[in-house]
Amino acid sequence: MNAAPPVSSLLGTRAAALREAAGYAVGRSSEANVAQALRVTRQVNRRLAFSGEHTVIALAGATGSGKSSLFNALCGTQLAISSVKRPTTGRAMAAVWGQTMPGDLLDWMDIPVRHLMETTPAGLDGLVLLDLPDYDSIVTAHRGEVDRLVAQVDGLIWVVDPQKYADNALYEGYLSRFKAYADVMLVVLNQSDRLAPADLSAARDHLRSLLAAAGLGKAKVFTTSALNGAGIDTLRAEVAALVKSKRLAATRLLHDVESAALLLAADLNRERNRRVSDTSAVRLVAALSSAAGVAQVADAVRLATQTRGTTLTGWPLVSWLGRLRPDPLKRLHLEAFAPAKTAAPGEAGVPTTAALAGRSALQVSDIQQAQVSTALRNLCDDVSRGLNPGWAQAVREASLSHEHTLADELDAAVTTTDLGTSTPVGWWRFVRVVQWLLLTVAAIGLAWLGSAPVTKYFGISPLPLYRWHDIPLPTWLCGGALIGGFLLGILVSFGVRASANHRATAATAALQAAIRTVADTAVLTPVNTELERYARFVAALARALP
Ligand SMILES: Nc1nc2c(ncn2[C@@H]2O[C@H](COP(=O)(O)OP(=O)(O)O)[C@@H](O)[C@H]2O)c(=O)[nH]1
Ligand SMILES: [Mg+2]
Repeated sequence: MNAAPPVSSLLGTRAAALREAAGYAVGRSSEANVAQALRVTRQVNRRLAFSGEHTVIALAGATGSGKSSLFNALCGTQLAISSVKRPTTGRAMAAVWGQTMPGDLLDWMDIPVRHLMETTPAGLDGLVLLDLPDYDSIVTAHRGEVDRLVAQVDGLIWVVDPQKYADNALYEGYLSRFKAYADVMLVVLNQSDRLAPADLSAARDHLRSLLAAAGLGKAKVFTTSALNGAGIDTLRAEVAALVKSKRLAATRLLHDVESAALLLAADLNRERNRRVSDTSAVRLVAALSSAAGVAQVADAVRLATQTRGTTLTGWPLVSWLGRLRPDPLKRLHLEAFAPAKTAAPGEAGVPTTAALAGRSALQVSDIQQAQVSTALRNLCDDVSRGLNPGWAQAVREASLSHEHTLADELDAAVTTTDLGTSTPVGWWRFVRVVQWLLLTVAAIGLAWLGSAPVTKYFGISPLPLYRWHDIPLPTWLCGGALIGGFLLGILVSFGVRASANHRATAATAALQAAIRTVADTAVLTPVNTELERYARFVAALARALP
C-alpha cells in the first residue's frame, strides 16, 4: 500500500464541514440526523486527538463463534481465557502490540482490561485488538457494550461459525449497519476444522453470497480454525496489512462522516440561490400597503389638500364655508404629524415615533388581513419549493417572526411618514392676495356708490360718478371685482385639484417607501437570512461529501 494516503487529510476538513452543516440544520433537519452528525464529528475530534499510531480492531460475532479463541490464537497466548482479571464476559478486553500502552485511548474507549504483549511480531506494532462480548447476548448490558464499541473501533473482524453463519436475521439485521464500512471489514468463518474441505469451500461461497446480498460484498472473507491454527497466519497477515496501511482509522471515520452527511442530505434540494423574488416582494408590499390603509390616507390627503386649497384660494365670500368641513386627515388622526427629521425626537412639541405609533384611526378589514396572509404564504411557498418540511417550516416561521408587531409597525410607518400636507402650495398665497385685493376693490366701489346719502347728510359735495358706457365707474369696480373674484375662484379650483392629485401621489409614494422598509425588516430580511442559512448548510454538506 502507498504511504500518506489522502484519506487522513480529508477527514479533518470533511468532519469540520459536517459539523458546520449540522449546526445550520439544528431545528430544521430531523433531530436524529443532526444528533448523529454531531456525534460523528465529536467522535472524529476525539479519535484524531489520540495519536494515529494505534489501530483498534475488534473481534465481534455471535455467542460461541470463537471470538475469544481467535483472540488467543492471534495473540499466541491464552490471554482471554486465562486472564483472572476479567470478571465477566460482558466487558471487552484489549491486547496491545507495541512499546507503550495507549492509556488515553483505552480510557476513552472505557476498556479497563488491557494487556501489553511482550513481543511484537513484524507488522503488528500499534495494533489494539479487542475481544468483544457476544453481540447476541441475552444480557442487554453486554449488547449495549458491543454497540458502543463497534461505533468506536477502526476496524471489525466479524466471526461466524459453520452452524450459525447462515442466519438470515444476522445479515438483514445487525450486519446491515456496517454496509458503509464493508471495505474495511473482515469476515471470518471460524471452526473450519468441523467441515470437510469441499463443504468448507461451499460454505465460504454461500457466506460470500449472503454478504453480497446484504450489501457487504466488499468485505474480505477468511476461513480459520482456532483449534488447529489453520488460516490464522493469513488472518494475522491481513490484520498486519491493515495496521501498516494506517488508513483504517481514517477510512472508518471518513465513512462515518459520509453516512452522517448522507442522512442530512437525504431528499435535500441542492438549489441554493434562493432569495425572495422581486415579484413576491412587490406583492407583499402591495398587500401590506392595502392593510396599512395607504389608499385611504392618499384619499384623505387629496381631499384635505383640495379643501384647504379651495378655502385659501376661492372666492372669499363663500370659501370660508370650507372651514366648516371636517378635515379628513384629522379624522384619521394623522394631522399631528411633524417630521422627525426637523427636530430630535422627544424634543418639546415634536411627537416621537413611539408616541405616534399605533395612533392612527385606520381600520384593517378581515379581507386586508387575509390578503397579507396570502401574500406571505405565496412568498414562502415560492422560496421553499422543494425544501425539506423542516426547512420550509423555518422559512415560514421567519416570515412570521414579526407577526405580533406587524400591525403596529405598519401603523407607525403611516403615522411617521411626512404626507407633505403641512404647508400650503406656494401659488395659493399669491391667489389669496389677489382675491382680497379684488374684494377690497369691490368694497371701495360699493362704498363709493353708497356715499351719496352720506355726503348729502353732511352737506358735502357728492363724489363724482364718472361714467363709462353709461354705467358709473364704482358700479364697474364693484361688479367687475366681484365677478372677477368669482371667476378666478372657479379657474383656480382646477389648479387646486391638480395640486391635490399631485400631493396624493407624492404621499402614496412616501407611504409605500415606508411600508417597503417595514416589509424589509419584518419579512424580507428574516426570510432571506433563513435562505442564506440554507445555502450555507448545502454548501457545508457538499464539502462533507465526496
Ligand atoms: N472445533 C472448534 N472449536 C472451536 C473453535 N474456536 C472455538 N471453538 C470452541 O467454541 C467454543 C466457544 O469459543 P469461544 O472462543 O469462547 O467463543 P466466543 O463466545 O465467540 O468467545 C469453545 O468451546 C471453543 O473451544 C474452532 O476453530 N474449532
Ligand atoms: Mg468470548
